[in-house]
Amino acid sequence: MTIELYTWKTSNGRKATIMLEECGLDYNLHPINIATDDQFTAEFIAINPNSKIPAIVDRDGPNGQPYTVIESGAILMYLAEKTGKFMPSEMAARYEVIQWLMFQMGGIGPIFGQVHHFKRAAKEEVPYAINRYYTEAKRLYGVLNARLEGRDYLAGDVSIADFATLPWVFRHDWQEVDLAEFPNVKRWYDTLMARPALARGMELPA
Ligand SMILES: N[C@@H](CCC(=O)N[C@@H](CS)C(=O)NCC(=O)O)C(=O)O
Repeated sequence: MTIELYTWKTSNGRKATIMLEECGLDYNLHPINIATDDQFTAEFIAINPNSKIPAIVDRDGPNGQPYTVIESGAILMYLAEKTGKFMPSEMAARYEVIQWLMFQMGGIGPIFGQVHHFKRAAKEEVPYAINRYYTEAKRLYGVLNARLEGRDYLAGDVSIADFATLPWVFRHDWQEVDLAEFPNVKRWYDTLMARPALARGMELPA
């Protein structure tokens, strides 16, 4: 069973490498350098018409046919279902994980992404945008911190919800957020970063 992974070392890309490393799956890594526009080649658009990393092609997909998955959250769910790891099968527990995965996909990812853009990449300083997205990012950190009060992980045992969220919290320095303000997030972050497979996934593509 080999999976072809198309990715780059970004917050969304790291979700896939973390999961593949944590599951111990056999995969080939194809670097797609988004700084040099590799995502816009015809070859990659044939895999992901949205021109974004990560994407996977599972050579041994459902019905034994190759199967392509785009969108990092869907990739995490697909690999969890394929391996039976990091997402429980019992319905209530599974939907707990899915809720926090969607919180990352619909909230943390888009908002933190805008913070990164307006604080680091924008060609002009836009105080309104910086303030709007930074304020919302801090609010989301507060939600995470409250959720992690008395919990080791976001939803039951360690899961794809944690793997989706961690690479965005990893960039707290880019966001100019001090994790000391969010002690439960800091504890969770340190616990996850101490996992050898997760730490390997964070460094890929090398
Ligand atoms: N919703 C998508 C977002 C993926 C995404 O934005 N990927 C970024 C890197 S983190 C990318 O490929 N950017 C290239 C571009 O926008 O041209 C997912 O979760 O997979």
